Amino acid sequence: MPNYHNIGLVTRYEKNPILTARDFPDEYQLAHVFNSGITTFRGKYLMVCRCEDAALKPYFWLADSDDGLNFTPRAKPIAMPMDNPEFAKYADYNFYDPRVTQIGDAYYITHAAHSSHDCRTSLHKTTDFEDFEWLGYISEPGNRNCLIFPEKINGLYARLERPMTTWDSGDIWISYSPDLIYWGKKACVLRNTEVLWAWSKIGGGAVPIRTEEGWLNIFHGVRTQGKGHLVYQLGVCLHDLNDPSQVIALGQKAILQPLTDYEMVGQTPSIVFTGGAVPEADGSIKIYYGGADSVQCVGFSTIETLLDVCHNRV
Ligand code: BMA
Repeated sequence: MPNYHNIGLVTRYEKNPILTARDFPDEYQLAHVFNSGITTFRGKYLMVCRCEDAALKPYFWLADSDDGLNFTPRAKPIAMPMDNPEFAKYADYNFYDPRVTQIGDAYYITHAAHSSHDCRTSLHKTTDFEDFEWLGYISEPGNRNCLIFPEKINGLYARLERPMTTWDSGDIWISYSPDLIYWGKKACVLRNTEVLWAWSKIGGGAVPIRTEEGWLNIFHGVRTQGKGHLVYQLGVCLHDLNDPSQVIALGQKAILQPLTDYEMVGQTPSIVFTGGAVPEADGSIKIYYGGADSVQCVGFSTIETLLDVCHNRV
């Protein structure tokens, strides 16, 4: 068992960061790896790393792991469909913040795509992490942090999303779809003003996790310090299992705050930002997060602890 560096409700892995740009092939001259998506595939951990080079050219890059702690990047990044003008039109500035949802045998990757049209949500599908099918854009501009639930709810796919409601402010919304392409029945489910530790904006982080008490939503929240200095933290809430538009419990304290050097020092200081978590059979959970928009980290908690936070019992 590794020794863990213990601060707060999430215990940081003592060997954080688990991936940095130096772990990737030299020829790409990467500068940062952070805010990556995660899933399990054929009994192993598979990270969809968010990478960028010194020109801020983005890459999504797979990294494999047997234990969820030691990841080995593959030889090359995922080939994104930049030669498809329909994709490139809305992704020519950047693509980032991948999230992976497994539904049956298929894996869906959502991510933010940036262009002069601002930010849209894009959707890819794979069954083997070798071939990827781009399914299209699934939001209008001003939308990011899209998390597709891992099962249909009342016959429809469901997702959490974060439309920008006012300038640099946002809440968590929900919408539903019969086919993952067309989304409707939209509703605001959690307002930033309800989250005491994040009074600027909030957004979904990890793909919602089914627990006995509800869908566990590990999300990020932003507060503005001083003259526009943003601090990103992580917190939790619970959504009703049968009607996830209902938030049935909301933790009024952050579970992870930027405190360590690798969270405080980087291209954007004081950021912890999650792109996914893996619950384990023993009730523990690994929460994967980016530090300071620069490096990839992991922290540990338990489902029981996070439910206690949701109910404000700790
Ligand atoms: C958000 C996203 C995140 C990033 C954060 C802080 O808009 O782009 O990937 O961590 O800003 O820079």
